[in-house]
Amino acid sequence: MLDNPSSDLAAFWMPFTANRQFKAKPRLLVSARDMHYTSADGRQILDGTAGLWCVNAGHCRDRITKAVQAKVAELDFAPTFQMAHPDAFLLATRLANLMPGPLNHVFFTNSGSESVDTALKIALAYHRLKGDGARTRLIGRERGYHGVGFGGMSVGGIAGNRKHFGPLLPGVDHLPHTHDLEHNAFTRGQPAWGAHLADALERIVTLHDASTIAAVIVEPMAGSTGVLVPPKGYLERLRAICDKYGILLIFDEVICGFGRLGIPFAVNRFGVQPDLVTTAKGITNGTIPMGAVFATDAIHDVFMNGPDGAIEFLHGYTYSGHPMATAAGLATLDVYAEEGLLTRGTELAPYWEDAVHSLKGLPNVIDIRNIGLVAGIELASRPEAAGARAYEAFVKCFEAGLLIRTTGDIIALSPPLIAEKHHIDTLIGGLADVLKTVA
Ligand code: PXG
Repeated sequence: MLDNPSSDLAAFWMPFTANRQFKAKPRLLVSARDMHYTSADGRQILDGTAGLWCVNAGHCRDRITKAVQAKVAELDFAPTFQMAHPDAFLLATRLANLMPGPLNHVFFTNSGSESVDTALKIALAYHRLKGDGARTRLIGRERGYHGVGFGGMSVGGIAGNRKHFGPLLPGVDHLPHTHDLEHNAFTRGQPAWGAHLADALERIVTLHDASTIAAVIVEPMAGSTGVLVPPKGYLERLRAICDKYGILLIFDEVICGFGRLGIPFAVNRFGVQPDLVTTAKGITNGTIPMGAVFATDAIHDVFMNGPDGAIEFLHGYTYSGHPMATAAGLATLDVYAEEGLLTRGTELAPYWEDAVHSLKGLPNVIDIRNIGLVAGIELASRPEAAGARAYEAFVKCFEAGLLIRTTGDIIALSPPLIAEKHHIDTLIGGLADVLKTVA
């Protein structure tokens, strides 16, 4: 395998990767089981990131593997346009039962990016069907990540992901992010400071007028830009302002959903009821690509009013509710339920919190934050070399048999929810050793 790496590595244009740097010194994974990957050079790598925040039940779980294997031999593909297969209804029903409140309708996609674009389209179409078609503005947040479609990029708040791609969607505005080390450094759980940052939505409403605004989209806990835990009261305030002005509130739970915060969804964790929820990743334990958008009865019912025989929402993907994905999704929900994984993060949280905060005082560590089974460890950046310090830590961790994730100079940890205390000890102990060597 890959005898001549320089030519064999050329064709795959890798996503979100420094291709030339990687291909000069590749890191290859060849198999995985439970908490570990095996690298091409035969080493065990402890997975501190659940793949890319998706393998919540651990790797290569037999039940999920077998369900997918059986389904691929039985029903390789079935359209879900004007026909369907039973598992799609079964999975949608089970998901709707898992999600609290009136979010009872599920639209299937194949990724988080597609879920976000789908939710934004539902929001726009909903207002138009209600005769409120001037509500076209979408409000995101600085440091938000909502995938890489034009919708998600537009409401997203990461300059590097936006600046090369032109003007993006028109009529988008952004709330300020909630990251503030001066007030909140080394907070355990939700910071006490920052609820007032939601009031920026009032100013956006004053600027544009509520009658032009369709929806606000936020990650309840922002994952990709470095684990930004919402300040106490912040999401409640966003909800109240949206209610006041008839603006839909979308929670992007692509990372938060399926137990990452110690409870099935951020909707449960923060007790704030959004109008739409986007998910992906953990919905199939990362085994088969899938996403899902949850809509309330109130939104769904507005669509179900047209003439008989009319297609109510002209949107969908060839692979919406693909049989492999629904099989993986059903088996994943079984594993989550049988092993109590969607609340296991709550059991482990105190141990996890103490473990990650034990890194305080190590060289260059300027903040540590955590919630559920997630932690962000922020390092001071080297002058003129943002991201270089954390990247060095990432490479050294990989060499030491630990998979961590970095964004800029922030390390994000999110192990599979099957983690045992000794895995946490190995991960945090190994990271501490590495941080001591990263100047
Ligand atoms: N919304 C959120 C909140 C996400 O975190 C997406 C949408 C897009 O999902 P897809 O499936 O289209 O990639 C995401 C994806 C990281 C990392 O290292 C995070 C994501 C993807 C890859 C890496 O933080 N989040």
